[in-house]
Amino acid sequence: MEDTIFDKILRKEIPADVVHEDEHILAFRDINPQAPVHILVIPKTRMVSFADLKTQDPRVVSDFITGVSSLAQNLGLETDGYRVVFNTGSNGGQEVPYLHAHILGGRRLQWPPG
Ligand code: DGP
Repeated sequence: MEDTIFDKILRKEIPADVVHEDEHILAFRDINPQAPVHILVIPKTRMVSFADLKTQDPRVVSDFITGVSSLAQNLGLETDGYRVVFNTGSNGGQEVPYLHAHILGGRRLQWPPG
């Protein structure tokens, strides 16, 4: 797998504004935020994209998704709501080939996306 900017952030080789880390996930602020709250969450189990989740141990999937959900709660986003996005592959607009969830909140988001 390609070594990406997120691999480097996970290894602490480049800085990031980390908001949460545990044994399963790392979460940090997006460098180009699209909402008042814009967090990226990566699993510590390396995967390229959302498409890889179906072949993972269910515990890995559960730890990642539960981590995203718990983080959104801890960020105070449950009251007004938020969005979780997995850009996947080229048509999905994925730029970094390391699975990541975008958590977006803090304003009313538009739908549909562009
Ligand atoms: P995606 O298109 O889903 O692959 O989104 C990648 C996101 O990663 C994009 O919103 C910008 C963000 N990003 C890219 N490079 C960096 C970086 O070096 N640091 C941080 N914090 N975010 C980055």
